Amino acid sequence: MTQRPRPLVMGIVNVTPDSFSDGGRHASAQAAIAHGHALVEAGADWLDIGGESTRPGAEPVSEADELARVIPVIEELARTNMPLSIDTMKPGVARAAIQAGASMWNDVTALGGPGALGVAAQLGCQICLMHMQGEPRTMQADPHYDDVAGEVEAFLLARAAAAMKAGVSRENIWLDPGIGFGKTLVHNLALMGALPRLAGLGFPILFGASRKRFIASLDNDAPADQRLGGSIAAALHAAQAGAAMIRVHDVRETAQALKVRAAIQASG
Ligand code: 7PJ
Repeated sequence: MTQRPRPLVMGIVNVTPDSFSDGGRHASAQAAIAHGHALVEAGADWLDIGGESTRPGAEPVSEADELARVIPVIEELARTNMPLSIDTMKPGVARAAIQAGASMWNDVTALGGPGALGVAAQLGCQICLMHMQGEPRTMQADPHYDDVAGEVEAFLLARAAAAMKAGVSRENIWLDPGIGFGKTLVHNLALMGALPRLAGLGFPILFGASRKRFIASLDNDAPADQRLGGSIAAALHAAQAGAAMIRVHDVRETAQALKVRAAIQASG
């Protein structure tokens, strides 16, 4: 696989109802669309749209609610011609999102849901297979591995093989170690250290560490809005390790950091 001079930047667009606003569904869709446009302006190469939180402890959302959140946002953002990804665990949501103009299914369960492999093959879109131990509601309770890098690598290769067996083309598959998904600080750091090895597996790597909890563990419990430095450090490390795309909240700052890194590298 040839490596790009710098990884692509995927901007995160969350479509979740704002409990402080009484504007309801329409207002949250409008806010997400405006945020998507701002991220395009800031230099995003992709947008990742999600309507169900997978943060530690999050409660599940019904398919109908998730569809009502994300589909209007995808329909509108598809008009920008920006490549769009749908962050969902539900095959029905993925199908509707691809029909509405998305071109990647980003599944934190790595197509582990009922019928997911068959739907992914049918859709013919890009697929991101992410590693998670457990499920979002409880995954941070007591994560355990004997060899985190080896186990994550074996899982991702097994899911890629299962996807290809179901009919997903090899060229459409991305792998993601799933930073923060059923992992302690030690596990997250070991996985980041093992990124060069994961990047050598023959599939492009999508990497997401933006504002994640492990940064707070290394810096006095810094709240989510004060984790930019750590997020950029992780992004630069992932770029160095050969990741193909970095999923972030802070698109402008990350894109700038990656440009500076690429220029330094190019100068010899
Ligand atoms: C990730 C994701 C990630 C992929 C989330 C958060 C939690 N999808 N969806 N990789 N994280 N592929 O952004 O903090 O790391 S939601």
